[in-house]
Amino acid sequence: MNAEQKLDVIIVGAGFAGMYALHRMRALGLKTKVFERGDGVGGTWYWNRYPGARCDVNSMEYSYQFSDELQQNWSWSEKYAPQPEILEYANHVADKFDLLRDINFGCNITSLHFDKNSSLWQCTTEKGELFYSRYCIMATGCLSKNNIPDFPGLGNFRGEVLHTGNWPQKGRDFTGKTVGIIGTGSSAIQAIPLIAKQASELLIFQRTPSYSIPARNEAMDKKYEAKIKAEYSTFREDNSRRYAALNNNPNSVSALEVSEKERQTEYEQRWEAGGLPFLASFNDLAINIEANETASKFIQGKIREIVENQSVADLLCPSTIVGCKRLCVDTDYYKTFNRKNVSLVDVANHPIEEITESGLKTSAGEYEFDYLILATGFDAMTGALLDIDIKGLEGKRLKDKWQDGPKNYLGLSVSGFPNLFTITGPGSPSVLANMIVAIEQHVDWISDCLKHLEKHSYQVIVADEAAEEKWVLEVNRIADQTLYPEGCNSWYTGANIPDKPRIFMPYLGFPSYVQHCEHVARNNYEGFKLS
Ligand code: N01
Repeated sequence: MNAEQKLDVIIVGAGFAGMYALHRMRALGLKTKVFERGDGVGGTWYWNRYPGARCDVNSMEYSYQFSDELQQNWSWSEKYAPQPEILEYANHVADKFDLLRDINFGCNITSLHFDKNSSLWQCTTEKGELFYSRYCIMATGCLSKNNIPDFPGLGNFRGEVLHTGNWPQKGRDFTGKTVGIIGTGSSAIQAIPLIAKQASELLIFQRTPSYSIPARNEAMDKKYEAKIKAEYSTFREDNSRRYAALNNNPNSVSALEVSEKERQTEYEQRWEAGGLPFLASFNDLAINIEANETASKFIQGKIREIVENQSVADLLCPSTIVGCKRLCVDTDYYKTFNRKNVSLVDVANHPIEEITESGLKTSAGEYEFDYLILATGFDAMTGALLDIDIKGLEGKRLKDKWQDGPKNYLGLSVSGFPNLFTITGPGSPSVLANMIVAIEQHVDWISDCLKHLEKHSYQVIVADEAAEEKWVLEVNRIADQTLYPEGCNSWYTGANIPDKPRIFMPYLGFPSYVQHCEHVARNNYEGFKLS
């Protein structure tokens, strides 16, 4: 092994997690390289360039807080930042902190194997290069492996097939074209209103309708921006004590404690204000089915008000638990169904049978279009990790270890896989918290942990199997108090991927999670073996 190949830390992924991890590892004086399959930084925001892609978390919150200079000097143009601006921000951070010189772009990692004798990870790239490192940090993202359903005939389609999660860098002009889109989750809901304005005809193939709340996006309120910047650290601190680390204005009363009129007023106000805070309208929407039904009825009422054709409105009305699948946030989604060039096709009752040369065939009919857009989501949370052949102690594969579900400790570490850390892994708040806040908390924890190892000359840290078992039970215990694990086929549970083990993956509750992590670190990394 030559000096180039020998590293202290390998980081996989140059999204927001990998970038910040690189910054922190350098500060520890550790020789670090990031390997990124894309040709630029930004992760999710690098790949998801479909029309209308934007964040559903307020811009003043969806950004790094580790550098006050960074957060004071950057200005967002809109309440909810559009994808190009978030990507510009990622590039700005990469330049400001001189990150690019340690990132290998266009570099896919195919395997990571731990060698017990040297306590080193051996990393192989797709091009056959080899690197060795003491630590591995998996910053592979929660929504980074695209789900491409196994539709018969997909390869026969003569037009272009696009996936929202791998959108062409130059975009596509649909003017005068017919477009078919499969899926009606968050990505489709953002893309559909814009594509409908461009395409001559848009066919939307819906299996399960989603609940969507208007974003009410607008230009950044400069007074609000100045107010937040004047007290940024307090604002951040307050938010990190909230359930999802988001400033979502939670209401502490039950939906069933108030009169019908008060309930409607609360929902109306939240609908007018827009966005994810709708879920915080009452304190029991996630845990009480009757309470949840009141929210469901309210949104159904809105859909029926907006959509003129009532049989289309009926199809668009979900009957599932609100919040069980990720709540969507839109601009003019429901209104788009009043356009003459837009049709909704029910593929729940009439499933897609095959993709044909010119379109697709369901059990009820055939449809033709020039472009096929798959807005079919992701093999979430575990997909990108398991795409890499990861072998730990005794040559045990992560894929085998996780065949019944992603067992790990704190969503940060897996027993049998020493010195390997996952950022926002399953079993951590991740997708059910403000992602950037969750990322920074994880990277800070890992960084403190490595500092501790270096200081005490430990070579290896590995999670205990017993601590891992206990953690998995804890994640499930909390999830089982809610309606989410059983309430729908969501990607939170892996139910969107055939044969994926069904287990509710995120940990619910950011503040209590942070307490767990701090307790573990304070108690000499309780639940880990250090040697
Ligand atoms: O993916 P999804 P997404 N036949 O999994 C359908 C984040 N995000 O990319 O529900 C027919 O939600 C599937 O139908 P069903 C956010 O966390 C955030 O939209 O399985 N249809 C569903 O309608 C989000 O939750 C933002 O019945 C099939 C759709 O495809 C996550 O990313 C923006 C099918 C997939 O929806 C994923 O969102 C965008 C089949 N065989 C995304 N297979 C914001 O910040 C799948 N579908 C705002």
